[in-house]
Amino acid sequence: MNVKELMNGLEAKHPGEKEYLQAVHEVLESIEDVYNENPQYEAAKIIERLVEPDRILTFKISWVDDSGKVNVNLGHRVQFNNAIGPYKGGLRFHPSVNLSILKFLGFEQIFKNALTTLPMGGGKGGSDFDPKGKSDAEIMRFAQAFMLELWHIIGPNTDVPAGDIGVGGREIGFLYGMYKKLAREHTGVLTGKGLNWGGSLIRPEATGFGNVYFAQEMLATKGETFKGKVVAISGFGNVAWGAATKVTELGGKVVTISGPDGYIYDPEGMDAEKIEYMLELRASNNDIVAPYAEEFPEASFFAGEKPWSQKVDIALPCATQNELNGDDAKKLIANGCICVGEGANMPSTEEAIAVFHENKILFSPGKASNAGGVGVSGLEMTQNSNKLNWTKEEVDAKLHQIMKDIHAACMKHGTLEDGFVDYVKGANIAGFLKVADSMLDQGVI
Ligand code: NDP
Ligand code: 2IT
Repeated sequence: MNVKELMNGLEAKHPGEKEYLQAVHEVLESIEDVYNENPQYEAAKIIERLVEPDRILTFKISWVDDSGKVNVNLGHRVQFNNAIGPYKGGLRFHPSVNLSILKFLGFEQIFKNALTTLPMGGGKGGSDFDPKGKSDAEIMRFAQAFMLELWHIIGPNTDVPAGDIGVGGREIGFLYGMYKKLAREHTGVLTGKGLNWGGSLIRPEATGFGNVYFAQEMLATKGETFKGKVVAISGFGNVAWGAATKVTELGGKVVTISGPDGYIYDPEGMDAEKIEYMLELRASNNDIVAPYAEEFPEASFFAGEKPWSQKVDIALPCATQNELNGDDAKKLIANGCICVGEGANMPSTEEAIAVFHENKILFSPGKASNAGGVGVSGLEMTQNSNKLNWTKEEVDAKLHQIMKDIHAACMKHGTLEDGFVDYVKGANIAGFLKVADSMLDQGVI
């Protein structure tokens, strides 16, 4: 494989899809050597087949808001690769959603799901619908209209969607209700379901908890722990909440959270009351973090800024893609940061990752360290198939083991000659080998 040639071809075919091209480029760079050492991959054109989704469904969603006005949005489902299991991945409702973003997320999901050790392929979907300021009734009507199109192509053994930005427990409930009505069956077709109707304990916490478990493993390689560490978190959604909860429980001090309006710096750190308030802020549907500084006067609000200029030991970006650039990375390093664990998908730009690697700090890519979310989704599917529910302790122990296994896989494939662990390389190679070998076994299809 020639990375440059492949990228030129993809750029010509998919002009302007910058997030998708960025995600593919990162993987190709990591796997180039392994690929070229194994001519069977080239003979079967594995990479050309892997970088294009199996199929994409794009559809129109018409719905009526509370004032009686008719609205039209666009929806998509990208079914990327099902070599190792049914397509699996979240749905994102956010005005920024476009095909480039969903293709990047679906592509990442293939490798992430392979790393979880569970049988799940990769997919992603969503809509440019903006949940901000919408009533529950509007969210319900939109979700129902979305499912009216989506239900044709999903199923518990075909494609199993879940949540992502803008899609949490409430949205999964409305989507599931409509699916159940149309399909006339009650199956594990979505994950992140309510606990009374097939959901798994620990699923809401899983991504954030898993991210912290993964960072614990990285820190342990240096004889370090979270105890007494100062931690910057970005975002204030589902992933940020889970991460803040676990860091605090382990004796770390979370000093920042962020939203689209700016970030909060709280020198005293978060406790259970503040984390609960963060949930209230999120549930308000206003998408602002500024009120935190009014509620807790020891905290300050920095309008329009990101939290990466604060002096911290550990940074956990948990908001969205490309929210931490090369300059931010340099600031973190200058302030003595020793570990960056991605909770979001692709929050660090390629320049930022290069800065972390040059400075040889611990850095984990989202496809490894945020895999706990989809990992517990996989455990939810297992519980649904077996028609039983595991306890919180059982699910948490399995999640913890999954994160340890992913860490070990990254070490196996990413440890360089000088002992430094390139977790990006490790995660990409480990995920790729499992999917590529499965594709070889299954022939040219
Ligand atoms: P939430 O909707 O709960 O929170 C997302 C946060 O990011 C919000 O503060 C949101 O504010 C902000 N945000 C979203 N898009 C943008 C944007 N384009 N620019 C600036 N800020 C933005 O989502 P989650 O916590 O579920 O997801 C956070 C990240 O974690 C995402 O990258 C997601 O893909 C990833 N992830 C989620 C998993 C899950 O199980 N939920 C699993 C693995 C990864 P606003 O909407 O106002 O912009
Ligand atoms: O990015 C992700 O891994 C998710 N949003 C979770 C996907 C899932 O199927 O649980």
